[in-house]
Amino acid sequence: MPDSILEEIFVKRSQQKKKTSPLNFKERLFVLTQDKISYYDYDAEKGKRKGLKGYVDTEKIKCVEIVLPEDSAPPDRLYPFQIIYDEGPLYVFAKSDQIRKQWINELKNVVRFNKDLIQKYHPCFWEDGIWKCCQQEVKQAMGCRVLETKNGGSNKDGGFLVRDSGRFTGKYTVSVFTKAGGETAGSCRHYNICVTTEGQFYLAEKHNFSSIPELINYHQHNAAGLVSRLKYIVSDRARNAPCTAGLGYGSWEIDPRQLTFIRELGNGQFGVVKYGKWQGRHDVAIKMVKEGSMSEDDFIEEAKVMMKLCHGNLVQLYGVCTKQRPIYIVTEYLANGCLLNYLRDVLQHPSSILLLEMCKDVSEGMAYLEANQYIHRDLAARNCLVDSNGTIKVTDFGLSRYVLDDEYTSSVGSKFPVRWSPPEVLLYCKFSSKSDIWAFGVLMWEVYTLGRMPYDRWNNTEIVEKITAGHRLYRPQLANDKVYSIMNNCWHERPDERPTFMDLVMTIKDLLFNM
Ligand code: 4IP
Ligand code: ZN
Repeated sequence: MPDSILEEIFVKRSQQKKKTSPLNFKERLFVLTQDKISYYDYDAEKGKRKGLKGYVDTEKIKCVEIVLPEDSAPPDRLYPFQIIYDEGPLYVFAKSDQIRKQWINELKNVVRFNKDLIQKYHPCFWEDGIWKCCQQEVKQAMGCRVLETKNGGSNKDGGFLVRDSGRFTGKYTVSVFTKAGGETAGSCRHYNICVTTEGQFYLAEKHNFSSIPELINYHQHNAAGLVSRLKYIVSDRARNAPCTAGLGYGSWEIDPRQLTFIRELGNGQFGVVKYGKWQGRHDVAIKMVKEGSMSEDDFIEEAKVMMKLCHGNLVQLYGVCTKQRPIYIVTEYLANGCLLNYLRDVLQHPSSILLLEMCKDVSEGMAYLEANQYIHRDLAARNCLVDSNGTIKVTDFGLSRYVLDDEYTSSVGSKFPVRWSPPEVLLYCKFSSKSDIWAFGVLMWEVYTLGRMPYDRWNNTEIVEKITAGHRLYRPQLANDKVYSIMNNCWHERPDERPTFMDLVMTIKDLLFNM
């Protein structure tokens, strides 16, 4: 007998396959396997499964959703859900919301590759020849409510991606999928991103922008010469990175069945992080997001943006698994772990060149974020990782916005990164690339002290007082005056007096060149 995924006793409404079939509710033992959801007669006294009453092939399932309970529903019919398949809806009633959730999640998981998934369903019952939600009188009538989890389409009109046209040319191409012109299968149009002599970007017509994200944003709302406006983001990733676009998936979705878990790496703000393989080949780190620790829907939206951030000094987000709980965040895996531990435990008598190169790595990753107008908000050595060659990559950019933990998100909370925050963040929570610059200065200090805790003699309240009064971190022994002056420049009280990451990259490279 095939392995059962779930078993549960539910009340089931008769499907009334014939006009004359009675409307009744019976307790049945439901068994879910990969192929079938079967229901059996059940001997309550002996607790034993009896004869098979019916089943639905999971491959025929089109949708699984909750149903709103009937008016004045009896206590055993408060948590209904529907399994819609080619013969109509099968209504089942769970004993609790929790069990219902568990079944819906598991069923969605089993059916997510099905060919005939539908985008619309009826949130209420079909009863006495009418849909209670929309009053339609045809049982086959299309659903009146759109599912909340839609898939981003690589073969929908307006699906687009931004590509690196050639690795070293710095040129970009926008490819748009279109069904215009009566082509049933659709086709792809490619547009090069052009640059004016003033360094402005434009696509088909001269609507100029100072950055590519701004350009894309504009064309998400305006076709302006393109075959279609840019409607859905499709997969876009570094060439050697795993490609995750799969059938029935948004390009940011990874199929959890293609993940193997190998060992635990540690515990983060969102819970356990594991090392594993994707498709048996690619090393990945998998964050298993503890329920209640993250505002998941907002993060899932944001993940689509984060996936497009690709740089050799940023930890690449490969994708997410959101069709189950806990959700997973799948990223590049770096063998040497977190920079803070690396500084503290691994490095023995590092040369000054090595330390400065680490800072250069971080500044380059951050300059890329800055150019894309993306604020990290929690830059620190603990949020950088080290790969097997010793290259440093910045991770967890922007993630702090999705943490559900007041101790972390409130500037007076015990987990707030006070030691990495400039006055304007401590006083008014004003985050910007310039607050990232301040944090970068502190990170440099961490590097040159081999992982000391900044202001280790002060508590958070004292730090706020001292920083707003103009106190700064001392010069670490390993840092010469030039290096210390780079840090100090990051700690100007006025944000606009601090350098940009672009400035920092150049200053650090200059210094390295002259060493
Ligand atoms: C039956 O009523 C049972 O409710 C069946 O459920 C149901 O079959 C029949 O609907 C309905 O007529 P009686 O027991 O009073 O005959 P079960 O098979 O769980 O016993 P479904 O299709 O819901 O499994 P129809 O429409 O199949 O006849
Ligand atoms: Zn309806």
